[in-house]
Amino acid sequence: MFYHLLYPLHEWHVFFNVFRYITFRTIYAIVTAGLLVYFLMPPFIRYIKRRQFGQVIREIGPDHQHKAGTPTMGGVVIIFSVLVAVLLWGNLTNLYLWLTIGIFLVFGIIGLLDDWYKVTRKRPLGLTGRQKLLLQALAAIVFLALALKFGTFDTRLSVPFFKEFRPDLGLLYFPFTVLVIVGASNAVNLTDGLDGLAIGPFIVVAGVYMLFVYLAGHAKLASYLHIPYVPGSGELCVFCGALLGAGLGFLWYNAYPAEIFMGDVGSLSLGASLGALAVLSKQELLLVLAGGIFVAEALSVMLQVVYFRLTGGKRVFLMAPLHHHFEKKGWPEPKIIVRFWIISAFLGLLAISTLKLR
Ligand code: 57M
Repeated sequence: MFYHLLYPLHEWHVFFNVFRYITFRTIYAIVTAGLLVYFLMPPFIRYIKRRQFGQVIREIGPDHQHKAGTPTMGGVVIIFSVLVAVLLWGNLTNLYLWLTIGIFLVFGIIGLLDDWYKVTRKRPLGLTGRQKLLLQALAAIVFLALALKFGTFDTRLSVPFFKEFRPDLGLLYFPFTVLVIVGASNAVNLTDGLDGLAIGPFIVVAGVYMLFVYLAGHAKLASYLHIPYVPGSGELCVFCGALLGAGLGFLWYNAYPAEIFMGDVGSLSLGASLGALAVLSKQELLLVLAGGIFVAEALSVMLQVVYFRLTGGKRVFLMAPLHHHFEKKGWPEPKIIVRFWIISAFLGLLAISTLKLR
């Protein structure tokens, strides 16, 4: 809104020229989203407590009973704050901004349904896991179809470290995009099992993609760095800023011992937004590196389930996802969380370093 209302005033006074710059608007999207979450979360926590929408803890697995009743669905405040920050600071004529917001919202609604059934009826979602995945896949397909139809977008895959090798996947890019977006969404969902464990790496990855979408949307910089130029993707920097700011604001309350959990409404929407950013910036495979913590958590579950079935009951890990394995080994929760953050920070730096390794 400010871009449309205030930038035109630069003809009257040069100061208003500042609203043209993506960097300036991104910084204030970070601040706006962060402050909104910081100030809105306490009343939201009181509301959740008043309605007794506390987390239901499952019997099996590491002892989390002391967490029973912790307010959840904090993702509602995250989503609201991100939307307000983007509406205030984004260029609202940008297609990719709306496509990413669309994915963000659809996955958030799916997660909210899941959370709502859990807290109100103390039972899993009315939608089965299969129905949830189908809805998510459909959203990802529509997202890509719109990007291809109305954006300057193609179906070539970019590979980190290789500047020339960009195979055109053609129609295979559709199932690939579903894999990236739905996979990222559910990987963050699985990771969100300890205080701050998901939001910490999320902030790192949002920061990495804030850089990559800025570079991808800048013709000269993209050419100099040999990365795909995606005209208009630079505006996604504002969205990344809102995500990062909201993530920092949420971490203030989700840090151990958590006052609130983000819920599926948060984990599914945040994860899907990372997938959408990876696709729109043409840095799809980079997400495996930058989001390595999420990948490790998801892979640990897949390995555990497959090995369990193949061996008739044996386990690779004491318990999956990976963070439960370390809990079972006796690591204190804060130690697991901070060590995962440290690894995530290094993976983020490695991801950025691929800019110079091609
Ligand atoms: C998402 N949800 C947390 C909270 C958060 C196939 C199987 C691997 C699925 C997996 C599963 O059910 N995952 C669901 C993880 C849950 O957190 C809620 O869910 C939202 C995120 N979606 O926002 O609302 C619990 O996590 C804890 N928590 C915190 N702090 C936070 O900031 O402490 C969450 C956020 C919360 C709270 O206790 O209740 C979760 O863990 O369910 N299943 C599992 O992860 C289970 N693993 C398992 O069964 N492993 C098996 C097989 C199937 C692989 C094995 O290893 O043999 C574990 N999860 C639980 N108990 N809760 C172990 C058993």
